[in-house]
Amino acid sequence: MTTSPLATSRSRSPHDARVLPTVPDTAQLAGLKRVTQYYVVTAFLALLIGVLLGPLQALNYAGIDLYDNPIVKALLKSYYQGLSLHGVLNALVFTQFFISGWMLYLPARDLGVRLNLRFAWFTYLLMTAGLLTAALPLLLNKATLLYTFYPPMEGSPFFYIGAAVMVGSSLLVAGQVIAAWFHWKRQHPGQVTPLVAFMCVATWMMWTVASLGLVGEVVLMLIPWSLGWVGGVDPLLAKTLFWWTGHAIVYFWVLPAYIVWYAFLPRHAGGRIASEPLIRLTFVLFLLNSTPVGLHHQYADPNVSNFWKTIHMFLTFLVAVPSLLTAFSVAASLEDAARARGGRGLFGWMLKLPWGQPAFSASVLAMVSFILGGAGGIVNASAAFSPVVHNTAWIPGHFHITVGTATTLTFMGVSFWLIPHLTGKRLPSVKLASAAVWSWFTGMMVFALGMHWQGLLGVPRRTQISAAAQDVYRDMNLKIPEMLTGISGMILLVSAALFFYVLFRMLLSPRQDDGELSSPLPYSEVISPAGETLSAAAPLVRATEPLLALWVLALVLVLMMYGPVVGKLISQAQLVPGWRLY
Ligand code: HAS
Ligand code: CU1
Repeated sequence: MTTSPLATSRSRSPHDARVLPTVPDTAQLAGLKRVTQYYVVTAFLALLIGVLLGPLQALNYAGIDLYDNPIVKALLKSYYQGLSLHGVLNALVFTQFFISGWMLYLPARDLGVRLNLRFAWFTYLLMTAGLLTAALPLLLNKATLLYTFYPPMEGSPFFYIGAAVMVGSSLLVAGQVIAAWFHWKRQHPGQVTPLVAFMCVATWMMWTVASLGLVGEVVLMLIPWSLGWVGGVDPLLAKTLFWWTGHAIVYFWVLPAYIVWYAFLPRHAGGRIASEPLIRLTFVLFLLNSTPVGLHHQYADPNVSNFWKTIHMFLTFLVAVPSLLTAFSVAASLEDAARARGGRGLFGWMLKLPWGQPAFSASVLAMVSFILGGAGGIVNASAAFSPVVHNTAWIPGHFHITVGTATTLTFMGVSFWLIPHLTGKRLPSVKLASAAVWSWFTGMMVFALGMHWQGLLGVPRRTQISAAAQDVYRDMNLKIPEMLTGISGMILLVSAALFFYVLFRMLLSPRQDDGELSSPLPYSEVISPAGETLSAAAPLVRATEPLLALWVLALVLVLMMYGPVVGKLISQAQLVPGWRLY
C-alpha cells in the first residue's frame, strides 16, 4: 500500500473517499449536467421502445406467434423487423447514448476540468441526428438486417450513414475526454490520474481502437455499395471487420458498468474499494486485449485459417482474466462492507448487505447474472464447444445476462441516483424501484435458462419458430424451456413498466435542490489507494499511468492479430450483389 506525501500533507487517511476538485464555475457545472441528462434520457427512451418489443421475441420462443396479430402487423412487417428494432435500440442505441453521457460527465468531474460545452452539445446533436437517420429506414422496414447488418443483406443507405454518424459522434466524445485528460496531465505533471478518470480514459481509448473495424466496414464498403457506387460487397471481409469491433464493443458496454461496481458500489454497500492499483491493471488489460479476439465469432467461417482462429481463442481466454480480477476484487469490497455491518460466517455475511436499496441491488444482481453470463462466454469461446452453441438460442441467452443484465440493470440502478444528482429531483419510490430491479433480474435469469436450454436442444437463434417450422421442433421436448422463455417475457414486461413508471415520475417531478448535496457522486473509500504523486507510487501505478503509450501498443497488437487475416481477405475479395430478404 502506498500513500503519497501529498495525501498525508492534506491529512487524509488512505481510507478516505476522494474529495472532488472544485468545479470551474456554476454555469459550467449546470451545462455539463444538462448535456449529460440529455444523453441519459435519450438512452432510456430508446430502451423503452426496444424493451417493449422484447416480449414478442420471448413469446416467439415460447411457440406463440403474435406477429400475425392485426395490431402488431400494422406496426411491424415481420418478425425480423421487430427483432432488428429490438436489437438496434437496446444493444446499440441505449448503450451508446448512456455511455457517452456517463463517461463524459464522470471524467470531467473527476479531473475538475472545464469542457467546451458547445462541442459537447454539437456531439450530442450529431449523435441524435445519426440515430434519427438510421431509425427512419428501420421503422419503414427498409433496414431489416438485424443488429449485425451482415451483407449481402442490403438496406437503405440512410441506415448505414446514420450508423456511421452515430459511431463517429461517440469517437468525438472519446476525443473530448482524452483531450481533457491530456490537458489535466500538462497542468499536473508528476501526478497520478484519479481512478475514475483513469478508467474512463482507458475505456475510451479501447473504443477508438475497437471501432476501427466497423468504421472501415461501413464507410469503405457498405455506404458506397448501398449507394450503388460499387457493384458488390465481400460478405466475409465485411463480417470480419464487423467482429473486429463486435467483440470489443461488449467491453465498451460492460466497462462503464465496471466503473460503477468498482468506484460507487462499495459506497452503496457501506464498504471500501479494495485496491486502486489492481483496478488500473484491469483496465489496462482491457485496453490491450479487448479487440484482437473477434474471430471467436467466426469459428464456422471459411477462408480464415485455423491458426488465427486458435490465436484469437487463446487471447479470448486471456481477456477473461481482468473480469475474474474484477469478480474477486469487487467481492472483497462487498465482504468488507458486510463485515463492517456485523456480517459473520463464510457466506452468512451476504445477508448483511443492503438488498433493499435499489442502487445497490441493481449492481449486485447485475454482477450475479454476469457470473453465469461470463461462464457461458468462456463456453462460447472454446472452439470445441462452439459448434454445439453457435447460432442457437443459447447465444441470445448469453447476451441477455451480459449486456441485457450486467450492463442494463447496472445502468438502471445508476439512474436512481444519477438523475437526482443531475436534476435535483428525487427518486419517487424506493419500493417500486426495488421491485423493478428484482423483477428484471428474475425475468432475465428465467429467460437465460429457457434460451440456453433450447439452444442445447438445437433450436436456432433468429428464427420465427412460432410460425413456420413448428413441426420440425415437435419431437424435441421443448415444453419446459419454451414455457420458461414465455413466462420470462411477461415478467420483464412488468419489470419494464415498473422501471419506466419510476423513471418518468422522477423526471416529471419538481426540482428540489441542485442535487450536489442531496445526491452527491457516491465516491467510495479505498483500502489500498494509488496515491497522488507518481514518484511515490507503487510500480503497478507507474506502469499503468502512461496510457498514451499503452494505447499505441493496443493498436499495434490489433494490427498484428488482424493484419494477416484482413490482408488475405482483401487480396481474395469476391464481390457479390445485395439481397433484400424481408
Ligand atoms: Fe459474449 C457472443 C464470448 C462477455 C455480449 N456476447 C456474444 C453476443 C453478445 C455478447 C451480444 O467466444 C452475441 C453476438 C451475436 O449477435 O452474434 N463473451 C464471451 C467471453 C466473455 C464475454 C469469453 N459477452 C460478454 C459481455 C457482453 C457479451 C461482457 C456484453 C456486455 N460471446 C463470446 C463468444 C460469442 C459471444 C465466443 C460468440 C458466440 C457465437 O458462437 O456466436 C468474457 O468477457 C466473460 C468474462 C466474464 C467473467 C465473469 C466475471 C464475473 C464478474 C461478476 C462477479 C460477481 C460478484 C457478485 C462479485 C469471467 C465480474 C458477488 C455477489 C455477492 C452477493 C457477494
Ligand atoms: Cu465476442
